[in-house]
Amino acid sequence: MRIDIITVEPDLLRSPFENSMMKRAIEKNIAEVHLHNLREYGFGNYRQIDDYQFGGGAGMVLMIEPIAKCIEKLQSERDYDEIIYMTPDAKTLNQTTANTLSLKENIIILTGHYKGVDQRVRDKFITKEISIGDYVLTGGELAAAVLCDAVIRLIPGVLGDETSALTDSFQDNLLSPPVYTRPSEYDGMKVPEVLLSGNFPKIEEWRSEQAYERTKEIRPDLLDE
Ligand code: 6GU
Repeated sequence: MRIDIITVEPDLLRSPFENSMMKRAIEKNIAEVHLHNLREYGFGNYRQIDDYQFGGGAGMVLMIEPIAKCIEKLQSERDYDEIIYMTPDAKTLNQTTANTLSLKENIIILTGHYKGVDQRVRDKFITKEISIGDYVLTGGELAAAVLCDAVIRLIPGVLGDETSALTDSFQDNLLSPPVYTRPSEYDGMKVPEVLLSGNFPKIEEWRSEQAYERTKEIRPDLLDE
């Protein structure tokens, strides 16, 4: 999978791809991530990329031409399956969306800043809009990193069997059950007996029950879906 990210703050986005799971996916040539500095496509000596909004109001808006120049350059080089815009005024990212995107070949992610992008960018180029939750971030960069992590870890070969994404919270719309490791007793707090029993059908049953109970308690909305 190839991901091209168009951003005003490329430096803010570098470290997630230079560490941990995403670094390994890139080293194994399973994923390719390219950062594009929107400023390089700006107008004039100042490389202008934003302007005041028509109709007045606080906050700058990213202009269509620099974004169009960047997207059209990329499109001239290969076909893209999705052109995604990260914005808080969109449907919230969930595991189903991450699963679907993990099957794509080439995607572009555009990250907004300031008051966002000219609506015509969205109308002309964007095929999918994604928010990562009901709160506002300064820009879409960190949201793009979140999306990439959620998607890349699902690509076959990125995670080993021992960390398989199939047992994650949300893969079955349930939260994960509690986990324990050594010591089996700490400050009088004991690990549940069943986990030490070696009875694997019983352990699986306990984990399922715990997952269900946790979900009912913390995220009952997931059980309705
Ligand atoms: Cl994708 N962008 C921004 N700026 N804020 C957000 C978001 C995205 N998702 C949640 N909040």
